[in-house]
Amino acid sequence: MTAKPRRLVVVSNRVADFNAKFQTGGLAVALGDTLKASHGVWFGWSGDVTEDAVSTAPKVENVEGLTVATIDLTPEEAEGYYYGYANRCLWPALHYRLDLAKGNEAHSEIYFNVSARFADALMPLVGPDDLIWVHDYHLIPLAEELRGRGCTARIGFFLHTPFPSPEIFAAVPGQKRLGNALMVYDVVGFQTCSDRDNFRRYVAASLDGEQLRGDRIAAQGETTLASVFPIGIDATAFRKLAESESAKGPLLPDLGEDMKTIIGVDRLDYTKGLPERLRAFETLLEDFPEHRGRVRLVQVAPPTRETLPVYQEIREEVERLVGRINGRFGDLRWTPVTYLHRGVPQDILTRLYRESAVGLVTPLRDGMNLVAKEYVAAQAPQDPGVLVLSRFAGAAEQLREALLINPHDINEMARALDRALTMPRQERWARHNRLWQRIETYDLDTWRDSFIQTFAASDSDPVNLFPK
Ligand code: ADQ
Repeated sequence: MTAKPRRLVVVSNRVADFNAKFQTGGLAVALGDTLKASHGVWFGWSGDVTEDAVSTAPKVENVEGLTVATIDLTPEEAEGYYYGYANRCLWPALHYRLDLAKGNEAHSEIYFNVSARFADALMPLVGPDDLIWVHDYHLIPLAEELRGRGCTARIGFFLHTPFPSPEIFAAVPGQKRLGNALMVYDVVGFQTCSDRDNFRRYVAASLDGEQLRGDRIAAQGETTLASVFPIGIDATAFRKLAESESAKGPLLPDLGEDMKTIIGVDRLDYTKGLPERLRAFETLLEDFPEHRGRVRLVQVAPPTRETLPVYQEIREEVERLVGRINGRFGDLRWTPVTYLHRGVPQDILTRLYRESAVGLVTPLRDGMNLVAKEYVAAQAPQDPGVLVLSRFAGAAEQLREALLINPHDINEMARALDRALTMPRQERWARHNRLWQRIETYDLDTWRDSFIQTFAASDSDPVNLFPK
């Protein structure tokens, strides 16, 4: 007898906007099509804020086979849960920015209460055979709330951000409640080995936990499987799109054969290292004058969380630096930095990647960073560009043939840019081949399937996703 296939229920802060022309969030890009194909459920916040949200029933609609269920939040919930604890405290702390992490007991209380509201609304939609897959730091307490309501389905969690070293996590206001809540999941997935190891060390040090066989850990009367599932991209589809788009001819203005392009694509977030990147480009023009007039940086940086002051500050800093570099080095023909403060459709993005000699990805910390993988996938295999990648992006654990840099070291970055711009074709090709193989093997399907397999089989050990 074959086992009954299990339905997947994905829960995340926001569900993807399926009417949008393009998605800029990593998760929306990663899961939309998969869920449609498997007739699953996607549950989350509608993005709407209404006074009577608490007494309003969830909105349920069918989108191409996928059930999308959403609830609204009250103004207090949006402020305390989303803008407050999740994005003013957890997001910076998980990215090692305790200096920006503003803990506040009232906000943390609301954060936990919102998970309780999610659980109330979700319970009637799930059955015991479903696999409930909870995403990211907004909803850490959800499994505990579901179990408290008698839910017996398997519940897994995936953290898209880094899990910081235990000394950092132990300083987060409310950390013990979060740590205990993570232990309630059947599986807790991380992007990298170092995130998983940080979590293990945190559980041992702060929750009196112990490591059992393999990836199993126990603490506070709970046992969970803490494993590594590096997220990937739909590599083959991405490469195909890049090939068909490049056939349409160049997108960027033709400034002569010698002009090389460096591309950066990131949400305008302080974790992405944008000021450091701009300073490195400026240093390249200063220290390697032979590149003046022969290289341009195209930076695409759509707005994100703009109501928070720290995001307004990073935007001002980036715009000031762009203006300074263009004023200092530009001339009537050549503008060193082209800066777009908006999202762009995926076909345009792939074309930009393909036309660029260098992909510059310099986060100060990043869970994975899908842009790094997309850049590689979009390259012409016989004449590929070079990826310059921060050691502090999760992707650096897999993409070792990139030029790995420390984004805090501006001079090192400038030298890496010079090396990338002058790298012989044979070396570019050899590096690209290794990177592409890994991106193709450990793609989006592998990520999803390995998580689901591990999760569905209670006692199995996870599939090893690491390059030898
Ligand atoms: P993000 O921080 O959003 O994701 P990233 O992994 O780079 O970062 O994913 C961004 C996605 O949005 C990419 O697919 C990219 O193409 C797209 N995108 C970015 N800028 C865009 C623009 N201007 N126009 C159009 N599309 C744009 C979080 C974590 C990451 C983790 C992902 C997935 O912070 O570390 O890799 O989730 O787990």
